[in-house]
Amino acid sequence: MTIASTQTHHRVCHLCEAMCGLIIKTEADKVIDIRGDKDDPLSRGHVCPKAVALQDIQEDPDRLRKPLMRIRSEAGVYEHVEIEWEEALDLAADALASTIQKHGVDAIGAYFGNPSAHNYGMMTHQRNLFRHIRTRNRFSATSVDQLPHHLVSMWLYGHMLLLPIPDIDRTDYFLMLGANPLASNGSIWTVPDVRKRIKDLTARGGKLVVIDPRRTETAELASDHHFIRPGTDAALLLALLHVIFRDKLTALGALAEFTDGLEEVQSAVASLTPEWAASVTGTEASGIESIARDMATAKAAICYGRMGVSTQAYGTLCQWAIQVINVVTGNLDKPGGSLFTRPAMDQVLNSSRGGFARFTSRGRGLPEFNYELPAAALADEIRTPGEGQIKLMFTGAGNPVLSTPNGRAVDDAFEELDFMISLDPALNETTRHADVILPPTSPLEHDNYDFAFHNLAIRNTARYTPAVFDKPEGALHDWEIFAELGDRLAERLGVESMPRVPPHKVVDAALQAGPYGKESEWNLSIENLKSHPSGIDFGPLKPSCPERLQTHDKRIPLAIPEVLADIERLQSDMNEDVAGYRLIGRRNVRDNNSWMHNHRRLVKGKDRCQLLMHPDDVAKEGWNEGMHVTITSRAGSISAELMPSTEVMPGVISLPHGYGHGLDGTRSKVANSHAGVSCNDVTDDQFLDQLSGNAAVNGVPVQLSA
Ligand SMILES: Nc1nc2c(c(=O)[nH]1)N[C@H]1C(S)=C(S)[C@@H](COP(=O)(O)OP(=O)(O)OC[C@H]3O[C@@H](n4cnc5c(=O)[nH]c(N)nc54)[C@H](O)[C@@H]3O)O[C@H]1N2
Ligand SMILES: Nc1nc2c(c(=O)[nH]1)N[C@H]1C(S)=C(S)[C@@H](COP(=O)(O)OP(=O)(O)OC[C@H]3O[C@@H](n4cnc5c(=O)[nH]c(N)nc54)[C@H](O)[C@@H]3O)O[C@H]1N2
Ligand code: SF4
Ligand SMILES: [Mo]
Repeated sequence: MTIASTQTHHRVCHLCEAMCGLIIKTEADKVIDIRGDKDDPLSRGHVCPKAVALQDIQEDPDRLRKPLMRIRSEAGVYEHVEIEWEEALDLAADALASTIQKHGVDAIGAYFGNPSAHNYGMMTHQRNLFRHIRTRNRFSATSVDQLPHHLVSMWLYGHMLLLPIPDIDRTDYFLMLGANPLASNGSIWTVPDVRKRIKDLTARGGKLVVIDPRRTETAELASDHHFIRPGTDAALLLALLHVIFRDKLTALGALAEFTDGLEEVQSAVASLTPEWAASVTGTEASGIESIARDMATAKAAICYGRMGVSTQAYGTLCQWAIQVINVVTGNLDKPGGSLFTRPAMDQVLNSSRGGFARFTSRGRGLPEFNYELPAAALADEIRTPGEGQIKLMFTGAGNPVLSTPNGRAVDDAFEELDFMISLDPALNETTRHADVILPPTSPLEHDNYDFAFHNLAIRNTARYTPAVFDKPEGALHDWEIFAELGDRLAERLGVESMPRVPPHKVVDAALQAGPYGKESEWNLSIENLKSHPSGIDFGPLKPSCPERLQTHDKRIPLAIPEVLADIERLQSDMNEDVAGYRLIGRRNVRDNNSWMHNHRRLVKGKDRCQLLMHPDDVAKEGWNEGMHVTITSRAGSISAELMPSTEVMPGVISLPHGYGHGLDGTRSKVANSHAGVSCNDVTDDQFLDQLSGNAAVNGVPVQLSA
């Protein structure tokens, strides 16, 4: 008998934005231990319960190891059967080429999901394929998520990725709206070990104030929590600005030199008093007054908002108001406020600044952003006949059937396509429609450099993650699948294909040319990072304006006409009576959107897909804990188990997303036995942030029945 020797690997967890450093021990081809890396300068040893899922993903018997092709059995039932790589890639390339030749490139639709941002090969090599397919029908999870942040950053700071990051470790006052980092581990804010950082903030006499229709895990830890009626945050934020201007609390400091539009903003909020905001939001006027004063007078303060204020009817207005509050109180670009990062691979200097409404969707005229249409238009664009109708769909690392509003309509629309290709390791609710599924290697079988989330991190650091296991015989990485498809499509279209430079070489070149590269004392390269397996720390964020601004004149134009016009929409909207219930979402630290329910240790215990409702509402309806309640909206209806809870405010119900497994033709044994229902069967593809086209999956008006 030979005893396998134990190997130790350093790794960055790619599952969420926190980028925790891990130490993984293996024996032969088995993971035997996963724990936090205490030497990681960012995560300092922190991990959440999902870290061990890296082993579960690796070992998941349902994870696809070979391509699948969909066939129709003699009984007329569809099923997926394994085929060889050559056949699968040719099949996909033939379908792409013939669709382009018959109907043009716009007949190809593409949807990219969240894990693509966590896997560098997905980002470096999409172009190998999509340079041949410059379709208008591109979609992604961005428009069910952070689109308003990008739009506002493009308008105010000149680049969609120039996103100010809350400097929690040095702040005195933190106003947080619609975010629950204790469950999410932070978003557009790479902040591992956030619980400890919040505790440190309050221990040094600082304050965290949380605004949320649910008293979340984060609210529990906060100095203050205020309930707010879903979808009304813009009123509160504008009233904060009202008070700041009214009481002459503006203090721009150095920002005054390069900020424009203060007068326009001041007059836009002149009539938006705390009393008005209180009547709209349900938050007390005196509370709004004191938040404004505290925010403006703290030595250093942060105003930050995430999913709850982005994926709602006024997402863009909220994100704009948050930035304006930070600017007029002098808290942008200031230690302890919100600052821009200076990452080793600087995406701000290496990618498009973004663009808006250069064309619109054919069906409902929704605006593009950065050459993507809102995901809420996906089903429409498959179903609306005529020039530019989607005939072939390509999905990569996405599950829009469970993750986009009115997922049921997306599910139905996929069945109407001529052909569908999915780049995904799972046979799930979305990929079950695919004619060909191309499964990439598992995360531990490829290397990674997280170039998206270093842009969003509370410290400037760099880490490279080598593969833990060798690539299995015959398997392909995500980037290789793009390159293979790109080559094959180029050949069929008679055009030149793109050279194949592996992702680590792309990143290496960018690191060497970057701010800590060849020209600096750090001499950063992949080679250099390999000898620092826990990463290199370049230190805390530093003020960098106006140089860092990407606006043409290096100034910040606060008075964005589209946004100021939206204030009028808000005012007339908020005068209408808000009757009925509003649905909001909920994340649990052991979930990750729709795709990690197939791992037993993450789903064990009490069922999490429950409907929270305030006990007074439950009593008013005459209902009881445990019964099933039907939730109905314009889009559809679902039924979920009722759980009375004072966590949510009256008039609000909460259900997590990402459930609704167990559909025919899927292959996820564990997930299917914890199926739950999909809250996106009642979220509405027509309920949007009208300004940006971002989905409003929070604050959805619904009716309830027993
Ligand atoms: N109601 C409601 N809806 C929401 C949200 C909400 O809060 N409420 N949140 C929204 C948000 S923020 C997001 S980001 C979206 C997420 O929605 P999507 O971006 O569509 O992602 P998921 O549903 O998580 O599906 C991820 C898919 O990627 C696959 N995958 C995982 N790793 C890899 C990999 O390395 N390579 C490849 N090729 N595939 C991989 C998985 O198998 C799965 O099929 O959902 C949104 N939808
Ligand atoms: N465990 C886990 N971690 C994750 C994910 C996951 O699915 N599970 N997903 C990852 C992804 S893709 C993302 S984008 C991030 C999201 O990260 P966060 O935004 O921090 O996470 P959420 O839990 O969606 O927080 C949104 C909060 O907004 C509140 N809310 C809803 N409506 C409103 C409203 O109208 N106003 C206000 N003020 N609040 C409202 C909700 O009650 C909720 O507490 O998390 C990431 N991390
Ligand atoms: S918080 Fe959890 S899922 Fe996110 S990076 Fe850290 S260990 Fe991974
Ligand atoms: Mo997200």
